[in-house]
Amino acid sequence: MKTLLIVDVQNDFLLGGALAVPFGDEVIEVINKLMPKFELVVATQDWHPANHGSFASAHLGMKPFDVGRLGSVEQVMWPDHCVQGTSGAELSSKLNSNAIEAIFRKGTDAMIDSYSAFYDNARMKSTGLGSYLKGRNVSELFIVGLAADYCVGFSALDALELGFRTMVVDDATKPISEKDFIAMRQKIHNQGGAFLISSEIL
Ligand code: VGL
Ligand code: ZN
Repeated sequence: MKTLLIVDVQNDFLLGGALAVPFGDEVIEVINKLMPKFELVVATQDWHPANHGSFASAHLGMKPFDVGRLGSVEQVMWPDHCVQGTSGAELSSKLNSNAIEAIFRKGTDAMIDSYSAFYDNARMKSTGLGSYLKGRNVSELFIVGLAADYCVGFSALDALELGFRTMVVDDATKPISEKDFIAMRQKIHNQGGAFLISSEIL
């Protein structure tokens, strides 16, 4: 089964949001067009408690985009974003969400961040997405959304490790940092992932 995984198309990652991804809004129209081409559509939502440890505001002396540690792992300190129950955490109202069968929330534990849709950054806890997809007989996974160098990229790497044929749709994702995305692309490519553009699916 051919599945579309829509990562974190939430107001805080869009224009005017707390952690707006440059040109992030451009992915929405592409994703809306792609959805009808898939047998299964699932989404993720970054869903942090107000005191989340990935927020610079939770650490004395840290400012957004500094790099520190959270628990046992390196952590980029983000501006407060996608706080549970706020409008910034909602999926964009421009995203056609009717076809989304399930939404997996991540980043809910204040002590650990979770970029991948499958596991937290220390790989302590699974979101259940991998078992859900295997239960639905998913073989091919097309990943879209935000941000290309973080949640989309790490989701693709985990999907590959879990044995899914994994594709990232280039014009349906945008990075926070172009430079970081170049490195991420290389990793995904090296692990057997593919990049394609939406017109190859439409
Ligand atoms: C994300 C940074 C922090 C993402 C989430 O969705 O890519 N990036 N939280
Ligand atoms: Zn986050």
